[in-house]
Formats: sequence, structure tokens, C-alpha cells
Amino acid sequence: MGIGTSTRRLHGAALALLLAATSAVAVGAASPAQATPETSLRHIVPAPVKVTPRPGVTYSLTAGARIQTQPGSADARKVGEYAAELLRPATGYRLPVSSGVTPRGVTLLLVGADPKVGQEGYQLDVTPWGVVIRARAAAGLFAGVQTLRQLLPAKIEAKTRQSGPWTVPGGSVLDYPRFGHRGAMLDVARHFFSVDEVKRYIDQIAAYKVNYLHLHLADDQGWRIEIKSWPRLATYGGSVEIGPGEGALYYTQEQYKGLVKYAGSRGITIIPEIDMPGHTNAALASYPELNCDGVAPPLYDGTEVGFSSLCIDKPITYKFVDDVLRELAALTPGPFLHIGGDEAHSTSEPDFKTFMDKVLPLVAKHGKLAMGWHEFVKTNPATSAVPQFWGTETVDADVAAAAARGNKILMSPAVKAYLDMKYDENFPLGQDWAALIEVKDAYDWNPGAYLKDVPESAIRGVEAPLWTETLADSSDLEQMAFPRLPAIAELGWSPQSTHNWDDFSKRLAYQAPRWKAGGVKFYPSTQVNWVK
Ligand code: NGO
Repeated sequence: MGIGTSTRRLHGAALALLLAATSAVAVGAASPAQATPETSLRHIVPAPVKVTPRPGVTYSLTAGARIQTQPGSADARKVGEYAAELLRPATGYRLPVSSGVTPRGVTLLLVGADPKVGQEGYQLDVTPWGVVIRARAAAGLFAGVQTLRQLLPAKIEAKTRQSGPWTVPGGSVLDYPRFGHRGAMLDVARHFFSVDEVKRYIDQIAAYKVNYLHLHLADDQGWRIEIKSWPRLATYGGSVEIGPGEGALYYTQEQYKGLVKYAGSRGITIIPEIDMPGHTNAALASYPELNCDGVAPPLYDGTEVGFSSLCIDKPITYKFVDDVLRELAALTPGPFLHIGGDEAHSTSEPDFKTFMDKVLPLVAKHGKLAMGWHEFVKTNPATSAVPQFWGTETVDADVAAAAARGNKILMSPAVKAYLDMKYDENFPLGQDWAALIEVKDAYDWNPGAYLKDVPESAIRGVEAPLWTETLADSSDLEQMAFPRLPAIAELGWSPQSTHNWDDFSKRLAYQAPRWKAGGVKFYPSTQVNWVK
């Protein structure tokens, strides 16, 4: 479709909206169901499993609308409060939340959903009287609310009051995810991001049904989480970042708990990562006894990788790791601790194996499952361990062998899913060591059939990592994540049968006015005919 056609269609829709609004004023009592919606069930990102539009039917959210939630369910109630928080600023409506089941206004129910929707899916029905979302668990209601959000006019994303009408197109959606793990990663080690900046990113990724946020909490350039038994990790190891930044660049445990809770209220589980045995200069600089020669190296604010290693032969190394994992596990309601394991270029292969053989049981001892960059599969971890593939090739014998043993692989191929790669050679932010990744490249691959001899049944899901060597604030993060994060999120959520670049790029185009209304920076790739 050319730009002209899409613009014409948009003008048509805007005109119809205007006429509907005018006639509503003229007759005074026109039913809100007569307003023409400017959104479509066919524009949702990620694409739902099944949509059935009901032409001619609409629902308009009005000043008196209520949000009703499943009687007796505190979880449903929380999703209802979240929905109200999302919809109040732009509408200016009160939207009181109460328990109830009448299909008027917005109703969130935990009964009556098709069993197919599982724990994370939902059914959404828009009738002239309201929107009913049905699910079998709160996560499904949450996903349904994200869909409803995209069915309201784009200005719903504005933080200040806008004029309506708030019209939703009629029809129904049946929806559930392809993979149980749809992740994003944020590297808060190379550049530190404040609690508010991380919350902002959480809100942005939640809109695309991402359910895990992996935080890369320690690297050569900084240690970002308070560890009470080893306090200098944060106070000294967390005092610098790449570039001129200096200060208390870490989260206290209280702050971190707040982040975990906030993420949980957005349907997101945090996976904390402490990278080891390499990428550990910040720890080695903080405690001389962790170094084989007993001498602490200086803090580091450059961008080289692969030069640091914990001391494999010293018992104190494992006391240190045990303490860190214990404190981290206590802060982590989710099942995983990520122990890194990438680019251990300063650790010999036998030492790497010795290290992992000692550390993997510590993860289990603290009641958690291990996740690691895919290099750690060489050490033959338990099948419950999750290798995160970040390679640049489509063949990896070690990962294929792990998949054959039963490990479930998380897919983050650097040439497709790395959000820190530049879009093209002229893009001012990001790196290019793996690839230049335009939005079509980020979208056009199949996680279930990407790696040789790793079938879809061995795939846990996808994650889009955002490394921050060149990224210093929220605006930088957003320009790298949007529009590619929604592309990766769609690969994680939508059935492969919906996979089609032309269709995706048209749906993606409708996200632009939402980002603009919500103040989200994005890269306006020329591959997409963005809706104005
Ligand atoms: C690599 C490296 C990171 C870099 C990143 C930059 C992995 C798993 N280790 O990915 O330290 O920050 O590339 O793209």
C-alpha cells in the first residue's frame, strides 16, 4: 500500500469520526454505539490468535463508565486498578473499580474463558454496552487490557486530559501466547538507569505483552545492586559507569524490591543477572581478596570485554558467589537467577567448567533455576537450566546438544534480537559488531526454526537484550527499542501462522501515534508507512 492510500484512509476515518461526533451533538441523545472507531481489531501488535470484527458495532467509554472485576479475586481487582490508572489521565473519567459481573463498561472476569487461552491468554468481547475480558488467571486479564488499550484512540496514551469520543470497535478476540517467555533485557551496568527510568521501560514493554525483564546488574564497569554481606560491591564497584558518570550508581535492596513489585504489577517477572566468572572487574576492584594475586585492579569505565575473571582456585570466590546468590534469591520471587558465563576469555576452559560445577549447585541451593549465556552449556548444566543463545550463526553444536538433552533455549540471536545494534551505518547510537538491524531484520526470523537441530519444542521463548555501552538515558533506550522491541515481542507472542512482514509493518504503523501521544521516542524507519 502506498503512503497516499493510507493517508486517504486515515482522512476518511477522521472525517467519519467528526461527522459522528457532530451528529451526536446535533441530536443530543445519539447512542455512543454510532460513533465510528478510528482503531481496528486488525491493527493489534502483537497479532492475536483470532479476531472477529463485528462491523457496525462499537462501544464508547463514557464519563459514567465503571470497571468491574471478578468478585472475590484480589488479583483481578489489581488488574482493574491498573486498567483504571491507564485510562484515567487521557479520558479524565473517574472510572471507579468495583467487583461485579454485568457486561457494561469494562468487565474483567476470571470465569467463562475458553480453556485454550491457558494461564496468559484471554478473550475480549466488545458489544454496544461494554468490553468484557475473560481469562483464567490475572496474567490473561492483564494481556487483555493491553489489547483494549490499542483498541482505544491513540490519544488514550496521553498523560493529560483529551477530548473523546473513546470509541472501541465491536467484535471479539481470542488470544494466547506462542511461547511462555517473552523477554527484554536492560544492561544497567554499562550505564546506570534510575528506578524511574527502569519503571518507564517496564511500562513500555508491558504494552507488548512482554512478561520477563532481565536486568544485567553487574559487569566490568559497575556493580548495581546492594549486597549487604559485601557492601563495597555497590558503594565502590557501583560508583562509576562508562563515560563521566559518578556517584551512588546502584539500587539499594529496598529500591530493587520496589522495582520487582512494580514489574509484578505490570505482569513482568524480573530475572537478575550477575555475570561471572568474566565481566567481573567491578567486583575484583572492590575486594582485593577476590583476585588471585590479592591486588585489586582499578575501576574501569571503558568498553573492552573479556579481560577479567574471578579467581577459580580460591575458596573465598565461592563464599562470595554463595553470599551474592543468597541475597539475590531472597529479593527474587521469580524462578531464575542469571549467572552470565559469556566471554570468559580470561578463564581457561577447565577452570570455566570447575567454576560452573561449583556455582550451579549454589543456584539450586538457594531455590532457583539457573539461566546463563549459551556458553555455559559446555559444562553440561541440569536440563532445568536455561541457555540464552546470543550467537551470530544459525548453527551451534553445543546448544543443539543441550536441546537434545532437554534444556529449553531462550533465543536472543545477536544479529536479530540485539536492540543495541544500529539500524543502519548512519544511526548515531548503538554498535555494529554483530549486524546492522533494521526493523524488518528484527522481525523476519522464526525462533522455532532458527537454529539447526533445535526444534520449536526446545525453545523456551525470545528475549530482546538492550546493552548500554552507547546509551545513557531513556530517550536513547527508546530509540533503540522502538520499533524493534514490538517486533521481537510479536515473535514471542503471535502464532507463526500470522507471520507476514507486510501485515506486521501496517499494524506497526499504527503504533506511531500511540508513541507520540505517550511521549515515547522511536526510530521512524523508512521501511514502515507510519500513520501520522
Ligand atoms: C555481547 C557481550 C556484552 C556486550 C554486548 C554488546 C554478550 C552476551 N556479551 O553479548 O558484554 O555488551 O555483546 O552488543
